[in-house]
Amino acid sequence: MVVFLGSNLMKFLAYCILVCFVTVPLVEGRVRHYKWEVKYEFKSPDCYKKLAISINGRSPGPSIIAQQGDTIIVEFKNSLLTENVAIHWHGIRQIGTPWFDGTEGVTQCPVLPGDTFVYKFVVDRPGTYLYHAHYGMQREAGLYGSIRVSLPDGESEPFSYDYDRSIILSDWYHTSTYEQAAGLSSIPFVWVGEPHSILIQGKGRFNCSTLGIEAGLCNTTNPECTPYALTVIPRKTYQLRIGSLTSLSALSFEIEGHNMTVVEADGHYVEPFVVQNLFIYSGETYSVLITANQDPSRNYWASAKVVSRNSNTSNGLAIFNYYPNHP
Ligand SMILES: [Cu+2]
Repeated sequence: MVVFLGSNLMKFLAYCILVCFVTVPLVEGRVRHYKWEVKYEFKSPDCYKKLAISINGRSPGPSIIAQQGDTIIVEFKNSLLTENVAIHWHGIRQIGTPWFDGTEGVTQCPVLPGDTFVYKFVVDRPGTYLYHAHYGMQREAGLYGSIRVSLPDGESEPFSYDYDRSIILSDWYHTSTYEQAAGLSSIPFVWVGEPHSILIQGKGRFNCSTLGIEAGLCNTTNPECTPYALTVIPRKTYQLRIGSLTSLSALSFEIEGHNMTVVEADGHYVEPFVVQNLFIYSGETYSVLITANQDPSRNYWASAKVVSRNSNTSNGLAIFNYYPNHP
């Protein structure tokens, strides 16, 4: 009897040791805790005032910045009053945590108004990822953001740069997402048409003078729609992570006078190649290297414009801003 117990105990211990070695990740990551509140607010991302969904008052929401192997905890409160929410972590594999993928109706029940939900998952691969709402048309209403996963301390990518930055491209409609959803599911079908503006990091510029009766909602002097400025130090190299979460538009992104070297696509390193403009489709991410090697006494436009469609959508513009008087 004692012998029998002893051999079972040995087997049990061996099993424990095996399980421990298999399941404990090789890289001991940190825990990154985020506390978010999701709500509707009037915003003027392209100078036209409209309801948008924000996280902690912002759209795009806060960036998640982590290192490979870290555990991300997002505790979020749904303060939308009448709508459910779920948030999908786009490109994150959710190994061992499929229930935190955030696809409403597939991997979880939606989070009800007033409720708080906690997502907890490990970012197991370095790269550029996104997050966005996965309920109704809330992504189009502004509920999205970026996820940047860098390598653990002491490891470096197969390319070099001085600073790391992220931007998200999106398209923006002035019509409400409710009106769009009703039209798309009506008989006869009502098409949403072309977006009014392209946004770079949540900012665009609509030509208010083209509006009739709604002109009062549009104000180009509103500081909310001043273009996003990416400030750079002369001669430094920037890794710029670019993601697109458009609803309809395929985009071409470029920075006046600067080449971009593509080094990563959708979380995978690529053989570096140089481009003047980057074609990017919804759901894609790219990392490019840009060296601030032009005349530092002026600034340069970054632009995102619609390709492959006949549209009169206002281009997205941002400023590639040389740090003033930097030696
Ligand atoms: Cu997605």
